[in-house]
Amino acid sequence: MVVKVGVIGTGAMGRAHIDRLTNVLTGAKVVAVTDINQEAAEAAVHDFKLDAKVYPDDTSLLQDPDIDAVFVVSFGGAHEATVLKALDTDKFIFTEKPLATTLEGAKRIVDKEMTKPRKVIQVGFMRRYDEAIHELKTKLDSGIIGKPLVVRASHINPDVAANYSNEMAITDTLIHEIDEMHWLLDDDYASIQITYPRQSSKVNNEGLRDPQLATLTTKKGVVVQVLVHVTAQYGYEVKLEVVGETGELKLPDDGFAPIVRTQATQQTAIETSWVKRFLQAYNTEVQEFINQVAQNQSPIGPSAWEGYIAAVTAEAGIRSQKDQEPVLINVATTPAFYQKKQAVQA
Ligand code: NAD
Ligand code: NAI
Ligand code: ISE
Repeated sequence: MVVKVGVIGTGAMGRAHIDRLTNVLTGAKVVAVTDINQEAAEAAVHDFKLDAKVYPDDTSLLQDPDIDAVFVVSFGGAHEATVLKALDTDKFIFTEKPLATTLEGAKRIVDKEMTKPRKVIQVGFMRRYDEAIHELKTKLDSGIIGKPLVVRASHINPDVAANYSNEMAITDTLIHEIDEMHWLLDDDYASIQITYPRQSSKVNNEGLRDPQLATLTTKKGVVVQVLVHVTAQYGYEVKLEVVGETGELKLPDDGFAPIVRTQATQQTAIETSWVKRFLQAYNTEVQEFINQVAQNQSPIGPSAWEGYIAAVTAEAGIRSQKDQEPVLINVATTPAFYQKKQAVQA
């Protein structure tokens, strides 16, 4: 079965997903698109030579009975409304992160999904699919460095769009580490604290503090420190280092470019965008989602519940931004709906 996909939001990431669904992966066809900017939707159809309908909005796209799955790739603040509407249909839903930008919004989504016979949502937390990060977790789980004690990470963007707000440092950027570390350590968060180092003069967005340091403490006592630096100018990269009882695990440099030695210098190019850095991870997460839908099976990737846990943690992070004090985190026990193996058929 070829999975018929509708894409809601055809900006940078929507176009990247359309490209992979159309030209790289197997088993899917983009049959419909929409964007609040109609020209962006029409341009996607033209540029990727799609045989696809352009709908005026998400509501009309979601009414198309010929669509099996939707990709919600609009601005983060628009995800909740679209996902809630999509839950009224029988379509599978791949939503980019964040699941919702508020804790209440994420709760509304999990509450509604739980009224369905099975899980239908996957959240685009693609870090889990990155081969290098996955390998690091496999090593950690093998016990090779003993129990994890401290994690140090960095999330570097060269710059951000004009609409990027201070809260988005948490809901749009740190949200990746919030999900990643919870998964990596297989541990729950107990608290989060955001502190502001010296402000970079490279910040153009009003109200944005950059860089920011997030300190997450887990229930088992692991301290995770993440540097979020989104106006770093020099490139795009993520760094990760786990300190254990008997050793350390560290993500290698991205290794995309050759080392050039010339004129008494050694240079390596650094990526500038997530599109290339996480290309393999995006392809793997989306192919897995499509394969599940093709067999009419629930997604097995990051669930709406994991999107909810991230939203609870992000909300605590936003509260900490106000006075830079630690904020306690309490996530309810995982509901049975999100624990059980899902049935093959609806
Ligand atoms: P973008 O601004 O380039 O594109 C967003 C598009 O959505 C725009 O074309 C906009 O007109 C459209 N849009 C907004 N609200 C809409 C709505 N209600 N209905 C239909 N269209 C709507 O943004 P982007 O960089 O493509 O980001 C899109 C999503 O992808 C975000 O959720 C973002 O968090 C996510 N993203 C994820 C990663 C990742 O690494 N996983 C990287 C980049 C972006
Ligand atoms: P973008 O700004 O390039 O595109 C967003 C698009 O959504 C725009 O075209 C906009 O017109 C459209 N849009 C906004 N609200 C809409 C609505 N209500 N209905 C329909 N369309 C709407 O943003 P970008 O970078 O493509 O990000 C989109 C999403 O992808 C975000 O949620 C972002 O978090 C996520 N993302 C994820 C990444 C990842 O690594 N997983 C990387 C980049 C983005
Ligand atoms: C963007 O939306 C992403 O998801 C990228 O992976 C992240 O690095 C960036 O900070 C976000 O804005």
